[in-house]
Amino acid sequence: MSSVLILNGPNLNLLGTRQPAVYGATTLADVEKMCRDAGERLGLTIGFEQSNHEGMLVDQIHAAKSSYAAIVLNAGAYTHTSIALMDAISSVELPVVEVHLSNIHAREAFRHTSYIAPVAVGQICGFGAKSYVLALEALAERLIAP
Ligand code: CA2
Repeated sequence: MSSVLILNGPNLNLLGTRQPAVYGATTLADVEKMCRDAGERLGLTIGFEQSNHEGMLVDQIHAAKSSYAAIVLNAGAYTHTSIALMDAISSVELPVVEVHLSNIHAREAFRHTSYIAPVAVGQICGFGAKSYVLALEALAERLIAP
């Protein structure tokens, strides 16, 4: 069975507790449950992590190389700033799907730039927690060859 790491960046631990107009009422624990349910349905083993620290996220991407076949990454605001995360993804050569709860292209101009997108296999944004499930569905097709 293929394993997929779902990695969440800064402030996503606050999901469901603030700014419900932007991010909805779903908590990160709810997102994890949705991902684990989707993983069971799709035949994927799921790891689920969150960190507020850029270096920790870099370490988790490096460590993923030995235990995971792919990564679903919501890098939060680091999406728009982090060359370190971009380099970490390039260095591990694992397929990464970039996800966002909100449609970053319909928001402030600074959110339209992603340092993750050029090194990701694809980007899914704007579907709330469903963005994560859609990413897992895309990876399942890619990882589980017929
Ligand atoms: O839409 C997304 O998933 C984002 O990655 C969320 C980031 C934002 O900086 C990106 O541009 C888009 C922010 C995550 C902060 O989440 C919060 C949740 C509740 C309350 C406050 C922040």
